[in-house]
Amino acid sequence: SMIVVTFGTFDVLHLGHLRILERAAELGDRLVVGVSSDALNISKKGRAPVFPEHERMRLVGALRCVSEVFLEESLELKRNYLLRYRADVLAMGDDWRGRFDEFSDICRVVYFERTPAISTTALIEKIRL
Ligand code: C2G
Repeated sequence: SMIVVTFGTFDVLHLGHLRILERAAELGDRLVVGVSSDALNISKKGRAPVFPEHERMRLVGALRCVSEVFLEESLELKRNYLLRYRADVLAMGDDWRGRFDEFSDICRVVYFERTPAISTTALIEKIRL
């Protein structure tokens, strides 16, 4: 059976997140999601997510299209994660286009268009106002 893997923070879960997960799940039989850790976000984006990692994992894992979640603790471990979860396909949003082509030797790499006009940053701003 075909295994699809994707990665992301999925903070303040929104329709853009759901849509990419649904499209990724369509590519195979099982969708496995690497949810970026709080520490990874602090080091890469300079701020902690609104929702802590265990809550983000619970929310993503509860979606019908998601079979399994794990904690993504380092961007440098992508190849290890893909091998560990036996990925046939790596699916990512096109904000990452080209950045994961190096994994084409172990799985098919697919980029999906982002859903326009929705983002965690925009939601945080809207709530703040
Ligand atoms: N996404 C989308 N449309 C939006 C917003 C997000 O399709 N309007 C997609 C992104 O392209 C990504 C996924 O939803 O594929 C998760 O987005 P983020 O939580 O912003 O993930 P990010 O912090 O970019 O992931 O290894 C990657 C890291 O985990 C970082």
